[in-house]
Amino acid sequence: MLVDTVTISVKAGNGGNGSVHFRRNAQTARGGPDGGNGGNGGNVYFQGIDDILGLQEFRFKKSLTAENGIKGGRQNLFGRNGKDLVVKIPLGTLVTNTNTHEQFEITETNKKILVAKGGIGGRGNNEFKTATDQAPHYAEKGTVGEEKELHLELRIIADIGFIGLPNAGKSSLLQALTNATPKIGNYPFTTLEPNIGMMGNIALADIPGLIEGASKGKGLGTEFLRHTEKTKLLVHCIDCTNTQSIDSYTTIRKELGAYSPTMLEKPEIILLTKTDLIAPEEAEKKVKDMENVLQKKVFTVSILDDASLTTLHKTLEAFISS
Ligand SMILES: Nc1nc2c(ncn2[C@@H]2O[C@H](COP(=O)(O)OP(=O)(O)OP(=O)(O)O)[C@@H](O)[C@H]2O)c(=O)[nH]1
Ligand SMILES: [Mg+2]
Repeated sequence: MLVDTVTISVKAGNGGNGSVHFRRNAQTARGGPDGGNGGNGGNVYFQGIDDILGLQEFRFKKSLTAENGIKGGRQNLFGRNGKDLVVKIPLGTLVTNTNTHEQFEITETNKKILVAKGGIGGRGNNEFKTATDQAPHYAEKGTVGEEKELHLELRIIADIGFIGLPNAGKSSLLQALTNATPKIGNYPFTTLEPNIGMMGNIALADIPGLIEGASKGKGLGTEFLRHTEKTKLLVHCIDCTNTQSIDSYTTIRKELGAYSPTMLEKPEIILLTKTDLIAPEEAEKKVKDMENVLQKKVFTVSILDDASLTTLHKTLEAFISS
């Protein structure tokens, strides 16, 4: 389970001020008050959206503001109401007011939840006319729109997890199959924190590399495996240029089992990666040898071979929808 969190501030629009104005035209030199009312400020609403990556845009846009109401005009002209702001928030996001600690969860896509109420427009001087004061020289100010700091937390459960030794090409695959842009490097332990990406509506998680002894804290340890505990499928990535592929496979399985025996019961796909780096016949032989020893089907992929990526995409999709 990956946790995506962000703190944002929302500000509803202020109410527009009422206007102080008196009728003046060719016929009326000293007319009565005609200052109009200000418009209401726009409200801020949250609305659910089915996109687990939806919080990411708030990395750059942390403050959200609805439009202010327009101030009243002459000739009793009402100011326009400020436009409401409807913010799309991923389903399953827990929203906490950092000040009051009030909480609610986003559970529906067709309901707008009011999170900050717009200010009320002030009344123009026309509305303050009384029997004793026919020419009020004052109007109401619009009230200030609500402003809140909100903490948003989304717990993402990945459907599929990529595991394997460092440098096996896990992040490259995530990048090739999804919209994610993980860091990729020709050295071990490029990935320090799990990455997540969407392949259609399937969430893929790329986690740091595992090495022998990881369950005892070697390398980056195994703590991040908790992000794959709830996945429906593990994709075990093995670099095809690795001459010890069977050993690597059993090493990783040992570490998975040491982390939690249930990890070994999870369905898995064995995937030989980077097949463009060896001759096709060699890749074929490698697949056969591994299948013989492991008694499991072995898949192949290269990020430079679109057809292999399409096949992998379909295989993963079929698995999740079955
Ligand atoms: N030729 C070729 N190179 C690849 C392929 N996939 C990955 N690579 C390269 O292999 C290196 C490691 O790739 P990463 O995707 O960072 O590997 P990783 O498994 O995420 O590595 P860690 O995060 O360290 O565990 C990079 O230099 C990639 O460019 C492939 O299909 N073909
Ligand atoms: Mg990586």
